[in-house]
Amino acid sequence: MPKKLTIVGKPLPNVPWEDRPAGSTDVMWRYTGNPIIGRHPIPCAQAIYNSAVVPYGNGFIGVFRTEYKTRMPYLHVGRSNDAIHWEIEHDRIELQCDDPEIARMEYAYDPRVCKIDDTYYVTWCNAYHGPTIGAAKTKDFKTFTQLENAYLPCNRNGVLFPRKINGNFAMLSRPSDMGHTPFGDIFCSQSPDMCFWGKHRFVMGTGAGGWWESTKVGAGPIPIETSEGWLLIYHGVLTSCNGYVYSFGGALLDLDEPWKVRYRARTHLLTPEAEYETCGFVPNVCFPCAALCDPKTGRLAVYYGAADTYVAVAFAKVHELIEFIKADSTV
Ligand code: BMA
Repeated sequence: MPKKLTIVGKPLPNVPWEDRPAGSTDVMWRYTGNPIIGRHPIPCAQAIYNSAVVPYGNGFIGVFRTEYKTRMPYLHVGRSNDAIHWEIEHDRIELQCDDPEIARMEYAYDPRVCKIDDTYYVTWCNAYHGPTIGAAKTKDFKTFTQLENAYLPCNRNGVLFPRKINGNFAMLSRPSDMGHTPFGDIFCSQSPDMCFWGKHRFVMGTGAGGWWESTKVGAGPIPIETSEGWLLIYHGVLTSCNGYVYSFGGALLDLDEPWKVRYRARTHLLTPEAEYETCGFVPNVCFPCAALCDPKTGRLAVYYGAADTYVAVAFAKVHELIEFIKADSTV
C-alpha cells in the first residue's frame, strides 16, 4: 500500500480475502464462494440478505435482515469466526424501549451496524406511519435499547459515520416515499445526542455518472475514514424495462464537512452479473450494507444483498479503490 494513504481503524488481519482473479482488471471482484448465505438459512426464514457485519471479540458479529415466510422482514443476530460461515440466531432481536409510541415492531430491514467509541449502533428501515430510520444501541448484542426514530417518514438507508464529526453524530440518509421510490438523493444530518437530528445537508443526487445511477442513490456500508476523505460505497439504481437495477458506486467525502463530495466515480464498481445477483426474488440487485477493512493492508470485504435472496461478498483494495474513484471522478 502506498505510504501516503492512511486508513483509520483497528488492525483486522483476519478480514476475509481472496486476491483479484488472474486476468481481471476490475477494481472490485467477487468471492468465489458466493453466496455465503443461501436460501432458507434458518427455519423461519425465506431468505437473509442486505445485512451488516462488524468485528467483535476475536471474530465477527452481525445484524441480518431476515425475511420470514410471511415475507415480513425482521432483524436477527449472527456470529462467525471467519466472517464467511455464519450462525444466525433463530429468534429475532427484541428491542428494549420504554416509549410504547415507538416500540411497535411492524417490520425492520436493511440494517447497518456502526461502532462509535465502545457502543454499537444499529440503524434500519423502521415502520412508523411509513418507513423511516430506526436506531438502537447495544454493547453485547444481547440487549438492544431502542432510540428515537431519526427522521420523519419517509426515509431509508440511514448510515452513521463511525465517529462524531465536529462534536456531533453524523448520519447519511435518503428521503423516500411509501413504496419503491422512483427517486432519491443522499443527505447528511447531525445530532448531539442520537435523539434530535438537524443541520440537514445535501450530499449527492442521481445521474452524475450515467444511467446506472439515474433513478436514485443511497448510502451503503459505514464510511471508511482515510487521509483522502471518507470512502463511501453506495448503491445507484437504474430503471430498465424489467425494473430496477442496483449497482455499487464509490465516492470520497470531505472529512470535516462530509456533505461535500470531493470525488465520485463515473462508472459503477460492481453491477449485477453473477447468477445469484441476476436471479432471485428481485433480479439484478447488488445492495451493499457493510464492509470489513484491514487498515494495514487495505484489504476490503464488502457485504451485500444479492437479488433480495442471498448475502454475498466482494473484495477490493482501499488504495486502488481510492485511485480509481479519483481518476474516474465526475467532481
Ligand atoms: C429497496 C429496499 C431494499 C431492496 C431493494 C431492491 O427499496 O427495499 O431492501 O434490496 O429495494 O428490491
